[in-house]
Amino acid sequence: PRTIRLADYRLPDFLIDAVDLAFDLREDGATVTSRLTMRRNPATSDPAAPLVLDGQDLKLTGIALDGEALGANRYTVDAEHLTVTDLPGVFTLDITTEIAPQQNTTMQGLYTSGGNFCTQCEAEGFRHITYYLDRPDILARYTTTIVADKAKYPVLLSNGNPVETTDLGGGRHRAKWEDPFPKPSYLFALVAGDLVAVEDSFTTRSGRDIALKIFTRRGDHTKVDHAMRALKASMAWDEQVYGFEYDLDLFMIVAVSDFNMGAMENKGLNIFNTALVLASRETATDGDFQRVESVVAHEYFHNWTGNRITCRDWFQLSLKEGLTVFRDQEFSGDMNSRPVQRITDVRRLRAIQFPEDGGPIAHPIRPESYIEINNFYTPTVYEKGAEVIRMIHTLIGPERYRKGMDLYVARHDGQAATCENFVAAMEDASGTDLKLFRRWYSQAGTPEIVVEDSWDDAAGRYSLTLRQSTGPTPGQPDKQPLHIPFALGLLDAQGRDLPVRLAGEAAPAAGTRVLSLTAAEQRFDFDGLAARPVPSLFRGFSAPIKLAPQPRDRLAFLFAHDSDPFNRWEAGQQLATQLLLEGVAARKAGQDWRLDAEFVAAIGRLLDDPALDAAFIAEATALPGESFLADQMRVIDVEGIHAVREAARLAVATALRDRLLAVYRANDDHGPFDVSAAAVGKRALKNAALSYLGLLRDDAEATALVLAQARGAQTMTDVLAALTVLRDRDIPERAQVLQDFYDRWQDEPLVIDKWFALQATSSLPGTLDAIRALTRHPAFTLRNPNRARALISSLAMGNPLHFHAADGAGYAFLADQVLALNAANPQLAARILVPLGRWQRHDPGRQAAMQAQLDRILAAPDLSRDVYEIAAKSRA
Ligand code: B3K
Ligand code: ZN
Repeated sequence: PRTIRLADYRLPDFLIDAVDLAFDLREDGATVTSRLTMRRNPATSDPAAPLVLDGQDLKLTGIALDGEALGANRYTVDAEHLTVTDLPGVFTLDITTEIAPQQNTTMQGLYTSGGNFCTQCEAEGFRHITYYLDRPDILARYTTTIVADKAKYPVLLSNGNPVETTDLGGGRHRAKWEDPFPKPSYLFALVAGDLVAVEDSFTTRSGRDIALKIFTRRGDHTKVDHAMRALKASMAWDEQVYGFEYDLDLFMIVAVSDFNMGAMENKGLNIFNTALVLASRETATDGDFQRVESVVAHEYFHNWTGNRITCRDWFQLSLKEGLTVFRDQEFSGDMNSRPVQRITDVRRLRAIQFPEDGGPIAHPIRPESYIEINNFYTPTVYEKGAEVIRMIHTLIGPERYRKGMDLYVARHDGQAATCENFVAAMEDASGTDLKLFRRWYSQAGTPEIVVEDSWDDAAGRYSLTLRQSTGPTPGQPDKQPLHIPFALGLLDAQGRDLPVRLAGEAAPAAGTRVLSLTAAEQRFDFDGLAARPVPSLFRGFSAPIKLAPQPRDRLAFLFAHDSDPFNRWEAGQQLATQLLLEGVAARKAGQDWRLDAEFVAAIGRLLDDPALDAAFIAEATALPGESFLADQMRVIDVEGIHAVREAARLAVATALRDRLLAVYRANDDHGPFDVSAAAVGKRALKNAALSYLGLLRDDAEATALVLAQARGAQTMTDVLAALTVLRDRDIPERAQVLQDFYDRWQDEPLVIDKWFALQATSSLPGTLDAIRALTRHPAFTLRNPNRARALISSLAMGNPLHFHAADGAGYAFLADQVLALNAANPQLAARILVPLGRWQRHDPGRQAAMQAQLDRILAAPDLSRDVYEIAAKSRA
């Protein structure tokens, strides 16, 4: 397969001004006619260049130039292109193709889900619909006409504004849509189906009324209130914070159950995975509610950062994705608990992006090459990309950041831009030199930072020396120092913030100060101090780095006192990590180990600290996860991590049993349901207590509490928290509770996904056999991405103990599923394969077993480009 390189970017030889599309949708397929109004690009050098249109899996049935059928000598068709020669400077091209949406299992292009038609065109899906210049720097005005059976497909949607609907007789009807904003093909969308709409409206700050519609399958329309609220909140937030107003008169969201990812920002017609639209108290957890809110916001925010200003080429993907993730994170921080939002985002970055950056498919946020672009919708491009935008925001401050955004829009609205354009706007508007900072765009890997401190009592001077280094990543053996924002606080012995005053400066106010680390090694001297301060480093996680372990007494102090909530949480996590890893080493050496009693006492003090937010306490009293711990080890001890972490949790539960029970009761609220930060926090804390109490196997009261909550709770949050305890407990009631849950929810696919995921993440012996049996369950299918992920990725990403079973059975199981999906849905197959590539830090036995499965995949016939790229890079 061919490698595509950023360095090879060329301007297009032709431009498309307008596209007139007509779809005839039938039960046996679809006919697409396209009229392209085109001209040669004056900016390219070759005035005689042939026109090379992209197209795949298309049957060409007609082609005409300026209204005249084109002779066979004027064009050629191969598996991926339609090439037309001898074209004039300006012309129209009419192209007719036949496609087979009902047979399309890849979920890109036009396909069917639950009997309805829908599209997914990003990144290169449009070429599965018609021949086109399917690249994001071709911006054209679209009109779309859809003809279909009226009874089966009463709703016909596309981008922009509806211009007419006509009954054609014979049971068929036609709708025409017009999108006034030029757009790249990846933002095209079409939906035809039997759907119901929930409608609302939003008045923009300039007084325009926007109609809002969320379409779902009949029956699901009762679960869209939360998404609608989130949409209106996003629209208001984007006006307030960025000055961005919505630009069409209609904004639509359609929920579909078969979707490869979360959602898609098509102009005026977002298409969503049902999992990210539907939410009700009975069927969705608080986490689901928050994800719905943030993804609705994310897709809406793309209207400016992505659609109005799009990407010149796919290497620039982080231009829209990193920026839009940063925007949705900030929105969620404003809507919910800001510290907990930051904790959640950093947890996620560490859980999914750090391992990627340290593994075989590590790449910079602006990659330099790819085989299949769909493989680059990664945690690096998205989550690390968001951290890069956040660092700019931190370095230049919110006001200058906003000026930078204004300048970016003033310069590039209506264009296809690059990451460089964005940084240049930030640089010019802020007057800050970002030359060095640009390395974040081109350098992969997570920087590691070592900090040393010293205290000069006589001078009252405290010094910090920071050293940064980034390890080699594939294709990048040597790394340069990065420009790293270093947010710092200095605390006195009582835990109060001191002024952070660099030597020679006038005294600033007490609190966090943002400094710039720009060299491999750099020293900072602080003056005006009466005694040695306690440093709080990289507050708020001011850069996506790994900080070397700090002294334990410092961590314990910060865990008790830091005024920066993120760092307070972080200190507890780092302390726990040190303790647990010590336990893992002790276990390996056959020695006794117990969780430090002081640490347990600190958890106890947090549990009922009235000054703290419940959601924060829930986060701060949870031990770091198994995958995070694994990421801190040179050679991962799979069983050791699990055993020690469980022993530590049991020690906390045993020591704090009565306090946990009291916290449980104090936060067990039976008032009316809402998803306010306060209510969500209470449920989180209550369930944090429950997850500890549930470990007390011989405690009849605790077990009764778990069972009662599993059977009788009124919210999915509470039911699932109790089921998560039972998942890992081998008690007779377990099977019955799971069965009852299935029986109750069998008609709610999103809840049944939870049922599969729950069982796939059990730590009980025999879990892999149980998972294999579940693949034969009548409700299981690989064809639905949510269902496939619920069982398979939950094992591979959420159950290290069983996925990494020493006999290699977990790896073989994953490879089986990848091969089963390879042909039908290459995108999904490649996605679920990723964990198999993380063999580098396992013991030799596991390494060999993982590599053997990669080899097995690579040896399979007809490997898709998607799977080939991930498997080959993972094996290297
Ligand atoms: N832009 C889409 C992702 C498309 C993925 C294509 N494989 C959703 C989003 O990031 O908003
Ligand atoms: Zn996005």
